[in-house]
Amino acid sequence: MKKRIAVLISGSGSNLQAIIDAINDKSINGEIVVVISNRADAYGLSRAKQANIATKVLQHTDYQNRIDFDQALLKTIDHYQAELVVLAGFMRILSAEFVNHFADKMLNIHPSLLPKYKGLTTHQRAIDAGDKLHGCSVHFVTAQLDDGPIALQTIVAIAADESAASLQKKVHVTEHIAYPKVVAWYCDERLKCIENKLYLDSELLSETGFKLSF
Ligand code: NHR
Ligand code: GAR
Repeated sequence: MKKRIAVLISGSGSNLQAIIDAINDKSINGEIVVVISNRADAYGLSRAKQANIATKVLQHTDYQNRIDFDQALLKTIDHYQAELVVLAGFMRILSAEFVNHFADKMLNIHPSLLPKYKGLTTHQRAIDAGDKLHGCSVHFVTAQLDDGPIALQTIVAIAADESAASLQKKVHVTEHIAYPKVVAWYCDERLKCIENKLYLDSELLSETGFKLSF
């Protein structure tokens, strides 16, 4: 059976596009049942419409507080009976209540080698620290920001003259390989999150997940 996927975005949606493409070429045994954006002008909404996927805009600014926004978001996702929630450049922190409702069923892609550089402006911080390596992490979402179990990391080299913009581009290319791969594993029930530990084909994954070097 195809897994029903809800994708949450705030912006360009290039990771959403990578997942749409992987579904179309049958590398992911799933279907995106809805794309939800907290911004009405997110370009990812056009990508979804182009692919004949249902879209919803839930603007956080229309709600009194985070709890009310999260409640509306939760109801929308449940209405579509999604079995997997994919955060793809979604920029609002989610409440513990929301996260717990989708425990072990929600993925995020974060542009750093977690546990390094949680939160925002990750590329600049990696450069400023003099790191030689950087990348992205695909992880299950827990109530603690960017702290859930890591399924996969991509690794890229930081060049001597690297700028945050060039590094972001480099990492972005690898995100488009990483995210569809993890979503495919999940939809094939090869990847399981049990009591905050990850198993791929029933084997315990390392703390920082499967590695893809570029
Ligand atoms: N929610 C929980 N509970 N746990 C996570 O791991 C989450 C999450 C929500 C989003 C993505 C995340 C990232 O990968 C994510 C992971 C937004 C912010 C943030 O500070 C931080 C991390 C992430 C996403 N957002 C501001 C806020 O007040 C708003 C910033 C903006 O709108 O531009 O929510 O990095
Ligand atoms: C991606 O680089 C993703 O790692 C990052 O936002 C970008 C979204 O790109 N996510 C975060 O920074 C989460 N705080 P996209 O809209 O083109 O997929």
